[in-house]
Amino acid sequence: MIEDIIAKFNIKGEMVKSEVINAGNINSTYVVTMREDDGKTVKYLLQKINNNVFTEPSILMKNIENVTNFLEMQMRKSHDNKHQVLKVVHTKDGKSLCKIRKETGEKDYYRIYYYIDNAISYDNSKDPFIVYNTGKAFGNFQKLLKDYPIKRLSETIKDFHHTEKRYEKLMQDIRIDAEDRVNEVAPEIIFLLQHEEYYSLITDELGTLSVPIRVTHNDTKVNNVLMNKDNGDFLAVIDLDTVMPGSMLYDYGDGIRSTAAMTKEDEADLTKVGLNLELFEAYTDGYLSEMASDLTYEEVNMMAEAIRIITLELAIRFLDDYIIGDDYFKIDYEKHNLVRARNQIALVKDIEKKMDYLKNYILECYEKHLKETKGLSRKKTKY
Ligand code: GN1
Ligand code: MG
Repeated sequence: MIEDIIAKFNIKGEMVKSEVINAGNINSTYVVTMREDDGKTVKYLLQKINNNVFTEPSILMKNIENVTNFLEMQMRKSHDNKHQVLKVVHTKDGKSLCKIRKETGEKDYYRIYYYIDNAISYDNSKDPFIVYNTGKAFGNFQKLLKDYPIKRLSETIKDFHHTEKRYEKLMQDIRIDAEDRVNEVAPEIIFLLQHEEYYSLITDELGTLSVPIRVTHNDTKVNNVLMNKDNGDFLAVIDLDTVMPGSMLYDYGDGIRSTAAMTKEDEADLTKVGLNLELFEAYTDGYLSEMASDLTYEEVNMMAEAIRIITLELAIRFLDDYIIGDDYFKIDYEKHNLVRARNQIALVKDIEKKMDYLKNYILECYEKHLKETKGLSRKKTKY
């Protein structure tokens, strides 16, 4: 099966191995090893695109090719040879996507990237140095794309970070209660009702001069950054499926939500859930070391709030998926989505306790990096 798919791509040699890798809640990913005629082995990353989630795989691939080409050009211009960009392998007929018709008449969509060597990725790191570099990687990604012609970027998932619309959908699905699960989740629903005032804070401003539309990654987790095995520096930002026009606030907030959480997002013991301030500082420092001089003051002022908003958004999405019968996120057991929703709610509660601290640190860190970029102070970092 995998061999048949590989054969459609412009790839040399004979397949010697294919391994499934368990990354992500959406697509299926394989590392494929080929042996070329001279005996050399070369690895590729094969992915089956989940077209329930990404309903227009061709548009998605167009986005990815445009953005990766632009990134490559920017890096070449700045003589950056320390970092890498994902590169799409084309099919034998020059396409970035391979469509395979199934017996049912439906199509499966596959793509291949060149495998990035000498890299390591972490699912959940507690090491401030790694978290700092994660923030830096996403900051650098945004910085390199700041002059990208935004009109050339499509929305691969409409209203992906439109928290208010996500909430409206949840309310609708609660009314339908198709799986008879609503009674069980009353406390979670009440919590989300009580937080209504926050959902539109970012989207109301998006597109104004205060909160400009930027190229955003939309899945800024630690395992979406490959690190250099030798020196721990970031090597490449991966998982570009959700690169879309959006606000940096959601990217930053999601970066903190996922990298600075004390537990995985499906930890069921809620007493362990919370925001690790040391990791929050590390990510923020890394992010602002790249982006401070490009941000508007309003963006900086909303960064702490964005951490709460995106965490609420994930609580809404997980709870909604539970209520509709687990349609969207892959689950490993029956109540997996409910556990995730409860975890995110517990995280929101801890974020709220720490809100003043978060705001102060962000401002301090922003001013520090701004002075550095203006040459008013020497660069100093703990990491
Ligand atoms: C999904 O598949 P993965 O893990 O890269 C989701 C993100 C969520 C994340 C939560 C396209 O990402 O938005 O934050 O799960 N991606 C999509 O684990 O919905
Ligand atoms: Mg993803």
